[in-house]
Amino acid sequence: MARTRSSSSIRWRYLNPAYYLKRPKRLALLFMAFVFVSFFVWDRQTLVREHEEELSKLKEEVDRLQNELGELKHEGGVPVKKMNTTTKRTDVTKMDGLATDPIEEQRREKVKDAMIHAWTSYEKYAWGHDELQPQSKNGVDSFGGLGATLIDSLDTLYIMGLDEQFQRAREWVANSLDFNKNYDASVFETTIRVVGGLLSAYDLSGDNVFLEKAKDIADRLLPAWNTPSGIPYNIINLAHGNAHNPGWTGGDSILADSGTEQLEFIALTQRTGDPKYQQKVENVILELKKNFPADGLLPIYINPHRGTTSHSTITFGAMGDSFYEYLLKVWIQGNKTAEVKHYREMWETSMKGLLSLVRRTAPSSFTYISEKIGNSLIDKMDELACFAPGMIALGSSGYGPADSTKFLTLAEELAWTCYNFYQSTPTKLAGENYFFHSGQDMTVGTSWNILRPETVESLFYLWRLTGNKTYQEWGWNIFQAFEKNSRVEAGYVGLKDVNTGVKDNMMQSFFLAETLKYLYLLFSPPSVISLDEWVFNTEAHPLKIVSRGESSKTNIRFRGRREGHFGQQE
Ligand code: DMJ
Repeated sequence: MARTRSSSSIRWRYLNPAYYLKRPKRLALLFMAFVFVSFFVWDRQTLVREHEEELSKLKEEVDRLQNELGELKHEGGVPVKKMNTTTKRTDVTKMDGLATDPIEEQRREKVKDAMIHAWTSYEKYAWGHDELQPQSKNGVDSFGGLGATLIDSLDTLYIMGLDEQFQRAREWVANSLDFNKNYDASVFETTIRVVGGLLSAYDLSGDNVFLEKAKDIADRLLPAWNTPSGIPYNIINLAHGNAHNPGWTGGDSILADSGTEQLEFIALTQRTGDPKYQQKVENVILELKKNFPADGLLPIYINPHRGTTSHSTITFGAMGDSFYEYLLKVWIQGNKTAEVKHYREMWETSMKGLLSLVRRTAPSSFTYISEKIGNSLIDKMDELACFAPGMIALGSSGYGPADSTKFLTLAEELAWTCYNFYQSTPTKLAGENYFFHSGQDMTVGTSWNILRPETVESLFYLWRLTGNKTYQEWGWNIFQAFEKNSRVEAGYVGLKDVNTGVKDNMMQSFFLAETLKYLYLLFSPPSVISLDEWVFNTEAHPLKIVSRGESSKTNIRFRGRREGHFGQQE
């Protein structure tokens, strides 16, 4: 009997491997079909993936271009030359090592507590005013009502990770800060505190509101440079733009007031693309370069009509100081390129002059920088001149090996003297200036202390540049003296007299901008605001170093505070 198969078994025979083993041609055909289908599927998937990648790149590019267009429309700026815009954010903090030294960490937290105390008092009693008077618990407008303490504090709050406080301050800047004031403002103070503070907050946060405000105030200051020589008048009315010099200078401009706007205005040009800011301030240096003396030391008064200096004091203290500081720092800000070489050359010339002012005390051989009038040296040094050890240390690496060591040693000797300005008084806080009489080492002259930062600023640089922890110890001692003598219920005050400890009634905005920031950084790893990437203005506001001639309009952000042990949210 013939074998019969059911219709279903006929249908399923193709799934039986034996079927193909008996028919090799069909097996080969089936194999080829399998290979073809696999290749087709793989090819489609690859294409889809490539398209997706391309689409997302294009989307990013469109977003970036839209952002840039928006900013340009808003600011009316023309980019000088665009920076590589593919880098969206710069992570300036590396958290490594942050928690490794428990003493550093404890000290950093103590400094942060001090900032919280100062800031909370300001918020409570002087919100939006320039400065807090902690004893009478009220605000005063010493700078025309520009919220000087608030703006000076922005970057310190940001660096310390005090985000809620920073946000509240940011809202005030966005909604309440008004520069249209019929007020005769100091061009120098407004630049270093307000323009510098806003630009630093912009560089750290990437928030455009700070850049817009910086531009607004800088535009109001600019007419001050419209003098026959280009040396600015030092006072300008913020609402009307009429500029003049203070009566007590006899019509002259002050050296430090005229030569300490370069970092901020160059940074503003880099960030807006508008060359006018940079041109005005660089012209000042070119003017001073024309008759720059062989020792690089300029008297503190300059005639803004002729651009020449008047017979007056030569000093690294009040009214001279930050002119020399900016010669070095513009060179650093400019990436030490040929374009800014003349700044370094002028600074090195001035350092030769500084060496000619260096003297030693008897009997303890403290090194100090004297002052000069005409050909006479005066054995006096301001605490303000205690920024110089930090500046010299910062510039020392630009010399060849022999000079580099020589200048670093000088910086360390001067820092020892400045530290002793503090250690030699009963309160362990320094007076405003010191005189040096043979046999007596140092004696305090003007005996107030207004919470100034210069010595801790230098300790910060020296610790960063030498790694010597002694500078942290000195800084800690100074911090403790502030805690003991200057901390009151509603903030921090200066002392009317460092011998008696009698208190004044003012919390200077630079205490939050500079003194506490430098102390905080003294106990933080060097990667926090790295000196390779940032340059501090004279009010301790860090500005991001970008290539000269390039715009830094991409967000430069200070990130990672929350990722480690750095800055808990308060
Ligand atoms: C600050 O405003 C700046 O550091 C300026 O350069 C000098 N004086 C004060 C602090 O003492």
